[in-house]
Amino acid sequence: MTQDELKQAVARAAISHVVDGDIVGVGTGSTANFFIDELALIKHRIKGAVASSEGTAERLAAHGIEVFDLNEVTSLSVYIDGADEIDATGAMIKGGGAALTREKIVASVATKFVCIADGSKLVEVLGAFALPVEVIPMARTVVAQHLAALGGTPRLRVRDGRALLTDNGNVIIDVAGLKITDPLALEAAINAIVGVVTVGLFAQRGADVALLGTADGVRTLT
Ligand code: ABF
Repeated sequence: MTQDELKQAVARAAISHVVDGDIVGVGTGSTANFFIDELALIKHRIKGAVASSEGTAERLAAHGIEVFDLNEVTSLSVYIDGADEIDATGAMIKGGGAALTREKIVASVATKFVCIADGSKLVEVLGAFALPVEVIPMARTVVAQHLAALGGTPRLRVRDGRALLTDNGNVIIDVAGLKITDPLALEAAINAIVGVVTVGLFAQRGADVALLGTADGVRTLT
């Protein structure tokens, strides 16, 4: 199976977690895009969706799925999204797609977080994927110093020769070289740095269910 076929398989499997009549929290990235395409097939069964990025909102709308502002919604039964890495406890690194802040906000409202990913994302220790941190632009140098003091190698994310800006107008610092043996503690430590908007470690609110695509089928971790 190709990686895209594995992503499609988990996206399809995630539909069983969607609650009829509800608004669904929807993530960002290529696996989430496959999920949106599957969701479109059952759109008559749901009320609509809350999106974690402008890109996701556009894709949902293009499928005729109503997109709600999170401020109009008091609870979500489920949030479904991909990850860059996930460990056996459900802690994740996210933010490779630069949507980490809105992803974390929407996930915080959901009763259940379902992570969908191809099996290669499952790791023993998080950190081989550089940890994304969304930062207020004026604080990028001082925040980078703090991140280096935590043992990582920070690098400003650049696209087309200039600092990439998130949907929120902030920059991303990717921190390489971390071996994250205590995700909860590192999430709290990085959140405490002044100038940090969001760290792409999702440990405090990790995945409740992970659907991982493998050659032998969809593997479920709970
Ligand atoms: C989002 O998309 C992110 O948090 C993560 O960075 C990325 C995973 O992308 P893909 O599904 O394309 O591998 O969920």
